[in-house]
Amino acid sequence: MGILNATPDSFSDGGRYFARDAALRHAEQMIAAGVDILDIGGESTRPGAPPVPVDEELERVIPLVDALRDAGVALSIDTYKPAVMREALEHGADAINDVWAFRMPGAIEAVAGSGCGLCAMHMIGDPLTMQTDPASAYDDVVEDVRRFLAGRVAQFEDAGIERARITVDPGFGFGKTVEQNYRLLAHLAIIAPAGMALLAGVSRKSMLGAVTGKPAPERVSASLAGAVCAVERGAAIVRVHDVGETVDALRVWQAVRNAA
Ligand code: 7PJ
Repeated sequence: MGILNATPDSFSDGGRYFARDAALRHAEQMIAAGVDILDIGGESTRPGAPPVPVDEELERVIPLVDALRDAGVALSIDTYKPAVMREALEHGADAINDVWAFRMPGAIEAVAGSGCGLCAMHMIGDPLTMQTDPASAYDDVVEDVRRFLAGRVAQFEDAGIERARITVDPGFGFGKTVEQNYRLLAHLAIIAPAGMALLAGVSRKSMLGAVTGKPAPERVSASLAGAVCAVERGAAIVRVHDVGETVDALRVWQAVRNAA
């Protein structure tokens, strides 16, 4: 899964068209590099990021869904807003990736009847507050995250959503200390409820900086190591910035597995 940023944050005054054009070119690069899923996000969910109004998020995301719908890859929408979920699904999006795990009022209803894929991520608090005191937030981080995700899956099943549609994600970096993030990665295989696909997103995150001492743009090699560790422990999907590099790393991992 390649991360497609539809936020104009990094374009000082180029405006919406420039941001959209840049996003489309980035999408084309990731497709050429072998991406399977594009994860389109119109609101940054990074720690401390401010919320974006629904209308603005729709303006950023929907034109990309329209432009990429027939590009031959699955489209996932990174949003927690039910109105954005509904509109994106009507425009042909395949999946919704929700860092709030469909806890916003109306979120489950927005996806239940559509047949779309769901990714439910674990997070404590919200992006503005989640890193306030992660150290004391858990009894046992692996067990707490596992139980949270199992609870979400039970709610989805009550709403008639089949297991085959659901992916769960421990939410690396969302309200966790470095040690807790590595414990989750080490024990990834036991986090998913039976038969559920796992998604892991460690790409360029600060947990990698904590062991390499490097800033985000220099965390590509660290991200590849993280992706291989995640897939080795059962992740079906890795959410990454560096698609071509990750595809190469996973091809080597797969060749080793095939030879075993
Ligand atoms: C994740 C995400 C993640 C899922 C972000 C970043 C922060 N969605 N959205 N899992 N992270 N499912 O990419 O650094 O880990 S935004």
